[in-house]
Amino acid sequence: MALDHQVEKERVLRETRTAPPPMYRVVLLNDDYTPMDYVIVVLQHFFAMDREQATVVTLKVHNEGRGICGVYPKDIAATKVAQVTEHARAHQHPLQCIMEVNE
Ligand code: TYC
Repeated sequence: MALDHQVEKERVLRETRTAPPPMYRVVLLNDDYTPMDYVIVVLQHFFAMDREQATVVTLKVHNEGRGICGVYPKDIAATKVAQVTEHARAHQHPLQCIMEVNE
C-alpha cells in the first residue's frame, strides 16, 4: 500500500541520517611576550579580520586569557593552527594557537 511505502521510506531516512560533522574553534592563548601589534597582524592575515575586529580579539585574549579567532571544519582549523604556530615561531614569538571542538 502507498502509505506503508511512505512509512518505510521515513524509517529508512530516520535510521540512516548522520549528524553533521563537528566544527572546531580556533583559539589564541595569552602570553606575556608576544607583542600586541604582532597578534593584530596575525588575526588580520590568517583570519581575514579588519584592524578593528583584530584589535578587539587581541584585547580580549590579553585581558581574559583566550579568545576565539573563528570556527571551521576540522581540517581547515588544523591548517590555521599550523600556519599561525609556524609564523609565530619563525618570528621568535611564543604565541599559542589551539583548536577545540565546538560542542
Ligand atoms: N599579553 C601580550 C602582551 O602584553 C599580548 C598578547 C595578546 C599576547 C594576545 C598573546 O594571544 C595573545 N604583549
